[in-house]
Amino acid sequence: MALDDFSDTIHALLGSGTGDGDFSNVTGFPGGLPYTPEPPVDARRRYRTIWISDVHLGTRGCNARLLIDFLDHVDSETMYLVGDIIDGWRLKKKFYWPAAHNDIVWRILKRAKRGTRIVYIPGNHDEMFRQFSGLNFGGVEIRRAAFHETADGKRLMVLHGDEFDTIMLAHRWLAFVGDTLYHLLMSLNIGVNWVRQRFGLSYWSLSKMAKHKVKNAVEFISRFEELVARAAAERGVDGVVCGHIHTAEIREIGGVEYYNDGDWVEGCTALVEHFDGRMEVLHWADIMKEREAAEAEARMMGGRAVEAA
Ligand SMILES: [Mn+2]
Repeated sequence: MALDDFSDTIHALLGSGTGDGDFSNVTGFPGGLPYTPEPPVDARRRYRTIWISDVHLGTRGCNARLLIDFLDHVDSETMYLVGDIIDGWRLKKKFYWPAAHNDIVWRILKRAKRGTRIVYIPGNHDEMFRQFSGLNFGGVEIRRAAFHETADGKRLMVLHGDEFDTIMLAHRWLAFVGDTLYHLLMSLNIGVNWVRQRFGLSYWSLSKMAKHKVKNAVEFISRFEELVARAAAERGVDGVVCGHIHTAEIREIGGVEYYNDGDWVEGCTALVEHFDGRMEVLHWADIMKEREAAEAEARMMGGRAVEAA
């Protein structure tokens, strides 16, 4: 019965739009084969744990190309989806669900099938999934929050973080207005990067720039970080992992380790735990750029070897 509710929620979301989405992809959701085939699994970089959040599937802002590349090059024992994975707010307004977004859902479910423990903690944009907390769908555990113990014995609280967003709490309407403005900025970002890609330039984040320039945003971020860290300290944990503010970070605040895994709209970052418990933020645009440069060089060297022969 609960499974029916779950699929009803997905179909209500994916089928209720009036936009120009490609509905033929939805019928196969989440089965079938991905549009972009998955490369072999054995060559992936392995981590103990991976945290990603703020993917915003169902919006143009989602950097699906980079996220697919990320998912195809890394693997882990456990993966936490720390909220705002699917953007229900946007989908309800305008239906948008390209094949690449199905490919991401497909890859995540496939990981669960292969034995990765997947914990999904819905955020405010995918709050419609919070009603399923405590249930398991196709190997994906849905939780309101989770506790994670690192390889070196640190206890971390994992949550999305909108609970500590003072704007969200005090003025929900303002959050929605902000959401619309934010998506306007993101559309601009897509335009800029489309042009950059045409000219062979790498991915560049407009709002990352803007955000770091605006004093209010900086104040908002540091206040959010402090509130989250304080809540973690009150819980008696060693650290906290969250998302929500689209700003990746690792820092100590008042004796608590604060980790934010960032987002896949602008920053394209993930938080990972190495097998010795060491934590790191991966900036995937940079990693991808380095790898592609190395591959291009290898191809050139190969070409030269052929010439020399
Ligand atoms: Mn959020």
